Amino acid sequence: MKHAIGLAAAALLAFAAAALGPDRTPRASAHGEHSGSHGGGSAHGFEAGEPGDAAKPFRIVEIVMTDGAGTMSYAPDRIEARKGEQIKFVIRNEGQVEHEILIDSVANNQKHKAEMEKDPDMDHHEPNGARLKPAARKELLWRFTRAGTFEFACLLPGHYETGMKGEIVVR
Ligand SMILES: [Cu+2]
Repeated sequence: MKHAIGLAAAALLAFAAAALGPDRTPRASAHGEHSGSHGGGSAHGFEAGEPGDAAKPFRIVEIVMTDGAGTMSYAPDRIEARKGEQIKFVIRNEGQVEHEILIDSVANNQKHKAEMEKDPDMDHHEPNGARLKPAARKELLWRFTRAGTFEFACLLPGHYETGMKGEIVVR
């Protein structure tokens, strides 16, 4: 299963591959279509902000993952943040199956979801996401650097469609 790391890396390079050909080196320039400034953390081209800095102030937001008969969801499924704010997400999986959370634009999550459908075993190592086995608890520190409406989603096959998504509004 360790080759999954390579698959995840390959997925990260998907945009770069489209723009630059089979180049193994990720480059910020591959995301040149996003002309806005992403600040210092632009190397990965995250839409919703950048990995947080634990030395700076943050707010804690708890998110619980649940599943049951025909339902999969996050609680809460809507979060508001201020532009520039850091949030430490404390995530708990209270469901019966494994879940994940990825914070990104709706468009990026859709692209990512399409990759997951081709590669269900694909693992994520992105700093804007986490995967949790049942009863697991993880923390994710994130800084929202751009105003807009973003999304947190579980891209495991079928989960998003079952309701496993939430909205993050940054003002
Ligand atoms: Cu899920």
